[in-house]
Amino acid sequence: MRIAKNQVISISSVILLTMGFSPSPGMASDSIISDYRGSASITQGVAQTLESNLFECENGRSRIAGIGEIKDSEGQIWTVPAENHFATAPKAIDLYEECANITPQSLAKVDEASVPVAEVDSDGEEITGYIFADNYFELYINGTLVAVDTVPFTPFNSSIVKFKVKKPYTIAVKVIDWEENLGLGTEDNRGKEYHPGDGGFIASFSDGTVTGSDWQAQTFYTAPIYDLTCLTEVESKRLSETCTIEGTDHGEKAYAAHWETPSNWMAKEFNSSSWPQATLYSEDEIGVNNKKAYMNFIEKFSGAGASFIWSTNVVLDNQVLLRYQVK
Ligand SMILES: [Ca+2]
Ligand SMILES: [Ca+2]
Ligand SMILES: [Ca+2]
Repeated sequence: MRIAKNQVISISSVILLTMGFSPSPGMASDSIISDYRGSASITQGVAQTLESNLFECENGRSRIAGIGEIKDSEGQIWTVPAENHFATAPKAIDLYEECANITPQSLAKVDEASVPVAEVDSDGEEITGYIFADNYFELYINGTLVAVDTVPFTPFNSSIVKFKVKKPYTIAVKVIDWEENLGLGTEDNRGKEYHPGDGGFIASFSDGTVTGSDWQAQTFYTAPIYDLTCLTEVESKRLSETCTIEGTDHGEKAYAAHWETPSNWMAKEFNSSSWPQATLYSEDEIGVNNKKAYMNFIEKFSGAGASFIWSTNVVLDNQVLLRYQVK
């Protein structure tokens, strides 16, 4: 089985080379799935589109946010960029969302009192959260899905949420760096057809909780990978630090690494002790200086002491799960 696949991929590499295509930067033509020894499941190439677009922008432009699925070499099917509840879950209230013409200059122009309160504990403390995600988040409090982002891909938006909960409580967030080229981890950007976009997540809460290095972040989908030997693992860290993050016009044969998400990863009692700590990123690294959805409310982001977080690779890791316990 494995040998047969190995041969198929080797033959296709040979055909590519003999037809005069040159491999992408960092793409090793002998990088084959059967030689990979890590814990991920590997897919190669573009996914089949299941949903062509989850979101239409009424005012202005947005990137197409599709959903796809792709089979790995063992026959297992993976949803890309990730399974999500965008279509069915309660949406967060927009702080800033251009497509809906919600563009306040500052928090003073936001009617915070009208934000609905999700009841996790009826006798709990009422807490307000301010969230900016590149590109999409789903927020769980003690395992209850409180709200999801209103814009899956672009334009960049920001959100306000309220919930009632008793301490200690657990925040769990699924964040997705969305992709145009489903299964390949890339988008048409910066003059390249297959440019790997980046992620980033920042939030503060009215009880003083902020995103930082004491949060945990584990990656579950990494792409594009052009040479599987660049993927490594140290303890429970899934590393792609030596993989190229350069864009290319020939990224259609990229590999992707997938790990199964535990079904109860968002539960309060889920044991995430093996997950790595979150990696911090600066505002410059995430590139928010020109994004009003962030800058107009910066007092609730970096101004509140929050930091951008993600897994160890903010470019290649596209589905990341975050957890934090508020004491
Ligand atoms: Ca968003
Ligand atoms: Ca990415
Ligand atoms: Ca992105």
